[in-house]
Amino acid sequence: MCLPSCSHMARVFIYGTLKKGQPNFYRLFDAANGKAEFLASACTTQRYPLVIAGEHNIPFLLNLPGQGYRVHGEIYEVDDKMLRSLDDFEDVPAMYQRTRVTLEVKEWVAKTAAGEERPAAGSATEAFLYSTTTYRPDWPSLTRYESYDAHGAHGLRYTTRSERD
Ligand code: PCA
Repeated sequence: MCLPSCSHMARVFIYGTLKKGQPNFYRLFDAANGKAEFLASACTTQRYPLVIAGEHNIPFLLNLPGQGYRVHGEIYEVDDKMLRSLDDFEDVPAMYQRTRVTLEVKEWVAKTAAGEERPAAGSATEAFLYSTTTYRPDWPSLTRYESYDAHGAHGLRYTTRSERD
């Protein structure tokens, strides 16, 4: 049984605009959305096509394992409230679907806020991620990226939510 102070935590693998240094990172640390804690840098065990698509240049990891690259990103531990905020922001299940993925950890933080030690680099772990199976037919043939950067050499400028009509 859980005490009132104990909320359920989940791990989410972030590969797009929510990463550190990217346009939506602030959402993870807006207390109004819930709580998030950085755990590790990681990459997917399988290859997936990570493309930049649509008129707003949104990054999408297409749920097509075996194609593209092993995608790089960051694992965060989030509380229920943050998970719901992220689902809402990512427009689950219409735009993205939240699925489970296996990851290879590159580097864990030494200790979490709770003081737990973390496994060594190279170990496998699971987390949720926002991928999509509801993509347009031409998206699998778009350029694939190993690591998303909104400000990358591709020049595809991401349109933020507030900039859209
Ligand atoms: N936000 C989620 C999915 C793609 C995006 O831009 C993320 O950063 O992982």
